[in-house]
Amino acid sequence: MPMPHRTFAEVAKRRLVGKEGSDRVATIRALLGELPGYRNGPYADLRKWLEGELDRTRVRAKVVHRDSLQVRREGAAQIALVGPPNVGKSSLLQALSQIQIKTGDFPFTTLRPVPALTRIGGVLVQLVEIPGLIEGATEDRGGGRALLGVLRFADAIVYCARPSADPEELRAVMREVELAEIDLPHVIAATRSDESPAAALDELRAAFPGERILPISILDDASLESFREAVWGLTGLIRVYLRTNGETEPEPAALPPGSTVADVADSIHHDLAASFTGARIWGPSARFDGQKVGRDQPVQDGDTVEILKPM
Ligand SMILES: Nc1nc2c(ncn2[C@@H]2O[C@H](COP(=O)(O)OP(=O)(O)OP(=O)(O)O)[C@@H](O)[C@H]2O)c(=O)[nH]1
Ligand SMILES: [Mg+2]
Repeated sequence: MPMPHRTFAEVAKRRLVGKEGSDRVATIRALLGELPGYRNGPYADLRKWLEGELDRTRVRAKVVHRDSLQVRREGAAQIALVGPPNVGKSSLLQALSQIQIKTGDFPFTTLRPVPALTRIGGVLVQLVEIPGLIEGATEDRGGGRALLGVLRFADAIVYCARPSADPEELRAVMREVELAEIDLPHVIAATRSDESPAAALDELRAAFPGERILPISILDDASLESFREAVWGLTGLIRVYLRTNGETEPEPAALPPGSTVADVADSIHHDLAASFTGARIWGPSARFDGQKVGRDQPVQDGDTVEILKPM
């Protein structure tokens, strides 16, 4: 004699109270095993309910997992790659860094944010692929809240879209970002552009008037180079080359916008910032090579600075 179905339902509910994750899945499985195998009637309804519980538990487990998504910040700035699935975000990450990442010609290849460091003009910048941002993300669809949580800490966004795709796909993603009240400097990368005719690019431009759009193909090194420069522009940072005793260091320092010669000195050593008398400057800020400037002289991206120490 099987347990009466009402009793079974009571027992099942009691056994599930307070259980989550794998514990809950195991209990549901056990209950399913104990259930008489009738195809119709109240026992069949109970089976359906338990199977539904199994799915709901699995989804919840994923969400719990995703709530704790974290990307450790590295490099001078963090730039997020955001866009519909399968537009080539991972491929771009791979083309610009040393990381090995799964790419595939189908959606949702990447399931979690993936960081990678890329070197731009001698400065390391962190790129982060934010996968799976879909319509309804702000309501946590697809674990969207945790993904938006990661995006919130980025310094800028590269939206990725295929020129031949329906612009509505990207617009839906942008809408979620806006709904989450995330407002960051951004550009649009027209990805996989070797696959689409020039007319498609024009259509993308027409669909997003006023946005900066960069055609990118991982097969075209020149496009990757202009991508790097655009990313650098998004950071707003200033690259300053330091010169000591007539030698310029190959790797620049990255400074926040609005920095002055005094900030350059400070980036070398606090004591130097306190004691230096002035500087010589080359590059965009200089009226002529090696111009002598004071400590409050603003610096620009690409300047070379030699701090003059007191005699
Ligand atoms: N021809 C060409 N194919 C590309 C380019 N970039 C990516 N692909 C291909 O496009 C497919 C999707 O690339 P992924 O990098 O996995 O795309 P994704 O945006 O990371 O996708 P999800 O993680 O699933 O959202 C792969 O088959 C890539 O090989 C490109 O510039 N040119
Ligand atoms: Mg991917």
